[in-house]
Formats: sequence, C-alpha cells, structure tokens
Amino acid sequence: MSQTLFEKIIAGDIPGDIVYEDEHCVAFRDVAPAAPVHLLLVPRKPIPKLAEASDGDSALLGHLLRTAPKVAAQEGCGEAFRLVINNGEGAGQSVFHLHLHIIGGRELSWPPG
Ligand code: DGP
Repeated sequence: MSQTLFEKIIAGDIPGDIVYEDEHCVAFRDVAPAAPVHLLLVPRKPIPKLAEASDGDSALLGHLLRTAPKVAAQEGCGEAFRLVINNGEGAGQSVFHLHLHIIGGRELSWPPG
C-alpha cells in the first residue's frame, strides 16, 4: 500500500517542520496554519481516521492526548489551546492518516463553526 503524506513527512521524504518526536508520534507545523501555533500531532502508525482505531490502539490514543499538552506548552501556547480531530471528509478530513490539530497562540472563539 502507498504511504500517506504524513508517513512521508515522518520518514523525511517530504520536508516537514518537525517540532517534537518520540517512538510513537511526531508533531510538525501545519502548512496552512489557522493560528500562530498550528501543529499536527501524528501517530507513526498510519491509522486512517479516529473511527478506524481499534481497541489495541487505546494506549496510543492516550499517549497522543498526553503528549499534545506538552507539545502545546513547548510551542508557547500558554494555558489555552484547542485540539481538533476531523473524522471523515464531511468533517473536513483531507489527509487520511489520523492527526490531532493543536491550535493556539491567539484567542479561540467558540463554537468553531
Ligand atoms: P485535515 O483537513 O484535518 O485532514 O488536516 C490536514 C492538514 O494537513 C491541513 O490542515 C493541511 C495540512 N497539510 C496538508 N498537506 C501538508 C503538507 O504537505 N505539509 C504539512 N506540514 N501540512 C500539510
């Protein structure tokens, strides 16, 4: 099967502005930032979308949620940041490799629309 765009960034085959990595996940800057801080936190495992994660992925999903605040803090979000997971085309998912958007660095209004 062909690699996802994010697998290619993780492998270094496509340039990516990587700000964090560990054995399970990688974070890099979104190419089209919606805020001063807009990162994508991506598991190395190419799960296509959240709804396709399995029970066996539970620890990995927990790791992503535990890692996101650390990366947000590292990148200067302060106490306020937002996590977004778009699941499916109808929700705006365009890259089918699970990723958490970490958005911050400005006031974030609610609801997001
Ligand atoms: P989503 O729409 O939730 O699937 O988010 C995909 C994000 O990926 C979108 O905000 C733009 C970003 N993106 C697309 N192509 C690239 C790329 O080549 N490099 C980086 N850094 N981000 C990308």
